[in-house]
Amino acid sequence: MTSARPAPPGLADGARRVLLANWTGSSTVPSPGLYPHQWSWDSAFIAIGSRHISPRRAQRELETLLAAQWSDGRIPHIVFNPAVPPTAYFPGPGFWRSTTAGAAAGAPRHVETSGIVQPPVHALACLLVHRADPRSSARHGFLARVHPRLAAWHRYLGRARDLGGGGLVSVVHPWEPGMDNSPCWDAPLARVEPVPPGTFHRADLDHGAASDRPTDLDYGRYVRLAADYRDGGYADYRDGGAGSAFLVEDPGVNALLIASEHALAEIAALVGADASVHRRRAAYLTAALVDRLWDPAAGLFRCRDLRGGGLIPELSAAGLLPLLVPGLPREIAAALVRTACGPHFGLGHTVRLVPSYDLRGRAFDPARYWRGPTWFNVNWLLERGLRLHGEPERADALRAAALETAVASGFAEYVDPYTGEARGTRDFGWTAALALDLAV
Ligand code: 9YW
Repeated sequence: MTSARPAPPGLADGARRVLLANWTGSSTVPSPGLYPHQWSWDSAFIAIGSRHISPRRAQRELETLLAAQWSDGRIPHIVFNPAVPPTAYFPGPGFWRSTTAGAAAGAPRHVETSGIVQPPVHALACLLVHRADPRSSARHGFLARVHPRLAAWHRYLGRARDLGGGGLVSVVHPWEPGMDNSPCWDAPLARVEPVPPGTFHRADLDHGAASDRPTDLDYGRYVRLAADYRDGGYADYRDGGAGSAFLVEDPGVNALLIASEHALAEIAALVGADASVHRRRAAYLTAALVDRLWDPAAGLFRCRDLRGGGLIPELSAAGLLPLLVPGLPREIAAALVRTACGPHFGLGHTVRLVPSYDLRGRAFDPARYWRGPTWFNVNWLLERGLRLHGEPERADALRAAALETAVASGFAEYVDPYTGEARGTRDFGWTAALALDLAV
């Protein structure tokens, strides 16, 4: 049950306006200027909001993304819109070259995509979209169509990406966990040789302040990792690939996979398929998450650097996201709430929304992207987690703060955690969508 407190004036109209303006006819861009294509986890969050405007449109959003799935099961992190000029975003289709470089890994021929992935929030999104209008969903066969694709996606992650051998999914690029320049990646990225400066042009700086964005050195390393993966035909190590210089187990990615396995079990039951396999996977992954990434002394989950660094000594909001996992041991859920509300994340006393990174951390920066600012998707996930684990008052307070901040910031991409000042781009897709979802 969400709080009965009404949403701030202008929220629903404003969110609808953003979602309409960013809609292309088959999917929604995160931001027409900065991110003019379809992004994987953005689309999942956007569908969760746009289901309140049009369940059909939300279904279409997700099915457009799933139509770009590779035959090995991966859902690419970007689906490129051919109508957008190639120079509008870097790295664009000419860099990833999925239809040629990704052919052996099963990239589709009809569309250009990137070759890396993003967090698997899709099954959860499909279930929530179905629930918005089960009759329309059934009439159009929505779940029956998405079910095999979601199952193949989760199989890809389990088969090709369990690179630590302990059951969890690994990421091979800092763009994959969706928190590009998190301080967690500083040590693992330091081992990556950046491509020389001047060998690429950053289109993002045409739309965002350099002080709000990752640095050129970060980008040099992102490009190196992506180019190496591409040049190996996007083969994962288990499929004969060389293995990435960057290899990390991230608690956020794995928590979202577990939540999505639970959702997929419900979807399977609704379409008459085997649900038990997904329940077993969820239980197995939950045990592996606790076993491999839980740090009882810190009271949060950590990232594991599989290239030799062990558990990474940074406190990131990704380490709080397992609060979303049904079936998390009760004492761990309670410890996560204490950590969120303690001095490092400050929820409910120094700040009203959870920052992306430790307020007291050595690398904390209230303006720079995933190194401190507050993001709305993280807070939407934590709001669910707080409700799930019996913290309705804290969830209500977080909800109210998210709604007010979303409107006051012009649906900003992210905000300063202390002042709520808008950062990054405005009219951002998932900010509008998730605020709308919290409002209704
Ligand atoms: C990039 C689109 C994406 C998000 C990521 C965020 C950023 C940069 O923008 O990635 O160029 O892909 O970090 O989470 O999906 O909004």
